[in-house]
Amino acid sequence: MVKLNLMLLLALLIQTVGVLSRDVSESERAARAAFVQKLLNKRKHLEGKLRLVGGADKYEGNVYIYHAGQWGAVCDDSWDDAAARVVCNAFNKTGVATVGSEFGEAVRKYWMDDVVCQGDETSLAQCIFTGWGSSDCDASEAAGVVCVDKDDYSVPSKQIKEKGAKLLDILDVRTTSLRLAGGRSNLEGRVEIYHNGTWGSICPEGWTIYEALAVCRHLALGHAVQALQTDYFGSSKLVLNGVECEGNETNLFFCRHQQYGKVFCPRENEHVAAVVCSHELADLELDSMVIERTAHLQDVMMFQLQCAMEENCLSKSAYEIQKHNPDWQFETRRLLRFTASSLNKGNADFRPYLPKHLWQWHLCHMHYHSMEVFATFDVLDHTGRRVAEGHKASFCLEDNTCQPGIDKQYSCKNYGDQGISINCSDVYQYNIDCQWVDVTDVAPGDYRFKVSVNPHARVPEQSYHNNAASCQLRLTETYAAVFGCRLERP
Ligand SMILES: *[C@@H]1O[C@H](CO)[C@@H](O)[C@H](O)[C@H]1NC(C)=O
Ligand SMILES: *[C@@H]1O[C@H](CO)[C@@H](O)[C@H](O)[C@H]1NC(C)=O
Ligand SMILES: *[C@@H]1O[C@H](CO)[C@@H](O)[C@H](O)[C@H]1NC(C)=O
Ligand SMILES: *[C@@H]1O[C@H](CO)[C@@H](O)[C@H](O)[C@H]1NC(C)=O
Ligand SMILES: [Ca+2]
Repeated sequence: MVKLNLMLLLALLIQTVGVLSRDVSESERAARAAFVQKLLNKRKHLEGKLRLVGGADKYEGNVYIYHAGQWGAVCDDSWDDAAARVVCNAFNKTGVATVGSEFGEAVRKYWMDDVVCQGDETSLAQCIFTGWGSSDCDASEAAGVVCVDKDDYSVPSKQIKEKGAKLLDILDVRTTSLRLAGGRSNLEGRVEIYHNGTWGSICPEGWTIYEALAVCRHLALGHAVQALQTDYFGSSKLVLNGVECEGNETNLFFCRHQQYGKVFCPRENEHVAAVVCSHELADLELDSMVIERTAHLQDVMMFQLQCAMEENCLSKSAYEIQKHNPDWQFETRRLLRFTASSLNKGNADFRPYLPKHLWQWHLCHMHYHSMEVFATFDVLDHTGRRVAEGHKASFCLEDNTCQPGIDKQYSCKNYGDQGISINCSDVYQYNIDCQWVDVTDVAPGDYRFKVSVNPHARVPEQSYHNNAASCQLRLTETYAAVFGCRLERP
């Protein structure tokens, strides 16, 4: 009886629906078509759009992408900073990646998984991924980003670093160990990590002297001479990528890295991260007191600066003036001059990395430059933006002053050997050409002044945390004061 009633009801229902659909008028049909069109347009308009959810503002959070009419999450497998750059670029920003549902569990299904970007794609959908909706991730694996202004990122922003540091997991140093394998001596080899019962290698991408230094210190093998990306020392299964050290760590596992075992690593052949360590290495230390004591302003007419102009020691506006003003020689430039003195306190000589036959002859200054960038001088505003042309100085290296009992060995004269001996200093007096920052275009105010030697670590050293002086700079209409310097990494 009940069954019969149900059947009846169903039949009635089908009939009613049928009647309704038959009764749609021409105008209703048009309205419906317009509605559908509008929906489709909206979908088309939103397709590929990104939204960040769960963060403090709309510039951080888990990533959601709009596809086929729905918002969906992105799984964190293979998710890295290159992908974060693509996402943040959609907001005219840049940033870092977060993983493991940093901003809350994924509230919608995953649209994307195993996203691999170069970093310069104009949309996330241009990156390689497994295909729309193809994912085996659970809600705790949402990929996210923290975006910051592009300008803020051009200098190492402490804030980003801190944010980044908290996002990556730390390998438990009690259950993890480290060794070098495949080397000809115990001072070199591929870097291997023991964890969860197996030995494995490190992705060579982004492997620099700073990471190598942490390895050498960790193993009590001294300092890093070379960071290698090679299969020369053999190779094993990759277990870790994204290792990033400051270079002052005493243990590799204190460095930032991606999650153990989750490795995406574009590599050539069987290349892995490797190191060469040494107990003997140079170590330059910049004398920040000398910078504070000697810094001062000087106004100089441009006819006295022709050599300097040839060597690019003035900011761009000087070259504009030279081009457009027939009386340019009588224009003045305002120079922040200072003495830079670097002591080699290591236990090996500091030698330029270029062989002698590649040194450049500088006609104006009548000597050879053995390092194209030995020092950088920067004036930065409170946001870290460079306000005076970042000056890259190429120097000749020599022993200018040595501690008592040490003989000078290196000299720039007569195509002499260049370098800085142990316990000797290379001193660039403030009155030497190009030993300045052109601050003509910098408004009076408070700034940071940063001087760095061997800024790209092209010559290996025991430590890099004494290679830069970061100082306060007060500029007024009439004078400059440099004070409060502290030593840090370039
Ligand atoms: C992008 O951001 C930079 C500052 O970070 C700004 O100077 C620029 O005007 C912005 N561009 C657009 C199109 O918003
Ligand atoms: C540890 O090793 C076991 C067995 O080899 C494996 O099943 C497990 O997934 C590994 N764990 C991690 C975190 O790699
Ligand atoms: C390493 O250097 C960074 C700055 O580059 C600093 O914040 C940190 O405290 C240093 N760590 C150690 C162990 O000295
Ligand atoms: C360099 O100076 C340090 C400290 O003054 C001293 O201990 C060391 O023996 C000196 N090295 C050389 C090679 O003179
Ligand atoms: Ca140093």
